[in-house]
Amino acid sequence: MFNTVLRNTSRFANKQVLATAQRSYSIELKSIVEKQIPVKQAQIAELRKNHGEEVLSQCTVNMAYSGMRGIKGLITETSLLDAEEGIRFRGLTIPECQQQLPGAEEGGEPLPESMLWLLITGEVPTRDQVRGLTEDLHRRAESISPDVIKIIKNLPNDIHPMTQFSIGILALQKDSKFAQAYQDGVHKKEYWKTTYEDTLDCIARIPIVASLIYRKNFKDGNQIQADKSLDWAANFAHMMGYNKKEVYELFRLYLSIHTDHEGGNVSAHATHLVGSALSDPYLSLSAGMNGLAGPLHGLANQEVLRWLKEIQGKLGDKEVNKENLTTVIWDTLNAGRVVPGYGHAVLRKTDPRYTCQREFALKHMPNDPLFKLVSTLYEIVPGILTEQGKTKNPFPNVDAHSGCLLRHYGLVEEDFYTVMFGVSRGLGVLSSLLWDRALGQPIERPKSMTTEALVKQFAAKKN
Ligand code: AMX
Repeated sequence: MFNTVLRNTSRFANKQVLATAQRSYSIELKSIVEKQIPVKQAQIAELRKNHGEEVLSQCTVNMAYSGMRGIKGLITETSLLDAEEGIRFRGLTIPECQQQLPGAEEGGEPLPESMLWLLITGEVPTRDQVRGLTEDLHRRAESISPDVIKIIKNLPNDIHPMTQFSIGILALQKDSKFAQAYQDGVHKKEYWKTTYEDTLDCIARIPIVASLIYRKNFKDGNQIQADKSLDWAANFAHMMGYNKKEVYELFRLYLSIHTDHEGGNVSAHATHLVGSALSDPYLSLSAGMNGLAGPLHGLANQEVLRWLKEIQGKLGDKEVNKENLTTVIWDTLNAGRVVPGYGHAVLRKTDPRYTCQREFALKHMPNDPLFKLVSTLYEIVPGILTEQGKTKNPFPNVDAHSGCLLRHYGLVEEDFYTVMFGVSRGLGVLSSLLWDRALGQPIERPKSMTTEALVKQFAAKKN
């Protein structure tokens, strides 16, 4: 229905009316943020006045040597992760988001624009507000610099798509309004305004960057122009060359659920850290994407698909049953490798992002052979990882499922999967960066120690 509305709007509406609507909607989002900033600042001032010296979390020596796991030392407003329950985006679980956030049609998957609105404001948007945001993003995408297109087209195909994506985001950086405003001597209270502009410009343009990388690396190299009658996610699918209704829905779901996972994960933390030096949103996001490109983080979706294909290759004509799969999983573990798509630094239960993708598969592709393999693995991997006794969480994470969905619809190039993750993650980490600027978060600079210093510290205590 949303598409039809959009199509009808773009086909029949008087251009001037549409332009006015675009202006008013985009200003509405910005003015909501503007109103929220003093309220949040006052809330924080009150909290710090009353509890500023209270201990939030301790840091043991083990924690310092274990990737700072469990240390509460970051403020991220957009989402919160519970080890048992999974992610809440501004207080809403994934099923709640699926129910409450406007989709393209009644009962459909949420539109990432709805999620973006929620992440930025903490409010569920109206259908009209989402439509306005979609139009605003289309307008911002139009002014992507031709130089960016040229740079991407000239990148050699043997550079990994994630590296190309990071380069593409850096190429967009020359249009940073924050960087320009800083050079012009903007007052620090105004930082958030140009960060807002960069955030929306960047989110509008990264699907062009990503789809161009896809078309160049894996298809005929021709850029497919945007279809402004489509929402942000469907248009991304369209620019990649996919135009089925089910693919649009998959993209909406995929690009909504990968947006944010509180602040401590590598991509969010890297974006926040780099942004804390007042590097602009493009520089910050590119840094986050370089972290997402690691196999223990976002690249795991690529690794899962490779591993599934490896399993299929090993089994050959043998039946896909629990016994055969058990042998293959132990082979992976005994080779000193991780089972990709399983385990998590915070979660201790099946990732709800896995569950909602499984539900999508059950609804749309229950007989897909790869989905059946993924499902059988879900039945046995947790038991095997528990038996091995190393991982704190033997259950699947988001990456265990996403590849098999994409592959079903013909998106078989697994090297590209993390780029899709990255396009989505941009929404969450840039929304957070916007709030970092709005709240005047300072440069991040935790204290580090040397082992020698620690040894001395404890020797001194003993004496
Ligand atoms: N397969 C095999 N071993 C695993 C494992 C897995 N899936 N998950 C954890 N382990 C091992 C660890 O490598 C570690 O072994 P070590 O003691 O020899 O170093 C031990 O179990 C304890 O690890 P942990 O405390 O449970 O996990 P962690 O917080 O250190 O790491 C994570 C979390 C995600 C990196 C890890 O579970 C992993 O490597 N999983 C596979 C890769 C993956 O799916 N990554 C994607 C995560 C989600 C995302 O960010 N997109």
